[in-house]
Amino acid sequence: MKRVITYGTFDLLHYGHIHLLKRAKALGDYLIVGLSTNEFNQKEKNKDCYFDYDKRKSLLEAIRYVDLVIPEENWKQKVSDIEKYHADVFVIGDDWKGKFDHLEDLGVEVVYLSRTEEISTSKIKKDLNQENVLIYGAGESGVLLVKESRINPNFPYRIVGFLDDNPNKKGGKLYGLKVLGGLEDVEKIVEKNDVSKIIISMPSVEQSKISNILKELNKLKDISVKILPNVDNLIEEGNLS
Ligand code: C2G
Repeated sequence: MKRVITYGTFDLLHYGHIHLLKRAKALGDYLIVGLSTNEFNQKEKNKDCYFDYDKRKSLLEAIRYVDLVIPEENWKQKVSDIEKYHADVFVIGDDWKGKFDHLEDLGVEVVYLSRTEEISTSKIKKDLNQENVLIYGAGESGVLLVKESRINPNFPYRIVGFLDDNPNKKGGKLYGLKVLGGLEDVEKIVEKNDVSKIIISMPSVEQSKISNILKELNKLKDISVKILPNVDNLIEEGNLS
């Protein structure tokens, strides 16, 4: 029987973890997972787990690729674990490439498997924390905000769509995002899309129109409104003080 061993935190278990465990098991007949304890995570990995050890353990034990889950309490235990469990193969994601080559001295094969790039526990946490926002004004400056949200990993909001009072724009798409309706539809749209913020992005619209829109939007419950400044407000006086 070929025995494989791997280690990890496996918090908020996701398909990247499953993909790793599936490939790890395929390298042998029996898969042991060293699961980082809460203390090890806090002390050594600076990770605050959403699920505590027992819950993460029960999730792993429910996976058909996993045969045994043991606690990982320190970095050094891999050597004694490999001996104790007679492991033939040590597997881990390639974000650790090179870090465990020394285990080959124990006569085990060390395998680094490719990580599933687009998913991670920290990404899940960040995405879930993002507020849903609407951009009011399906124009150039609104598109600039969407572009920024696509390239800036720290963009604090998830843009769910546009508002625009031009009936010809309703139902259309701008940069992949729908124009969901105008001021008269806003209450329904906010409700349906779990929106908590509206960013008014109409830099060239006269102040009186913006004030009327603000009056209406401020009637909405639990909605905060931000206004994108118009360009000349952004450009400061150039004189050297
Ligand atoms: N993983 C992956 N793809 C992801 C996320 C994780 O392949 N998108 C892999 C990691 O490379 C690791 C395992 O899944 O092999 C568990 O990942 P984590 O829970 O993040 O564990 P880690 O913090 O890497 O702990 O002593 C070794 C450590 O305990 C490893």
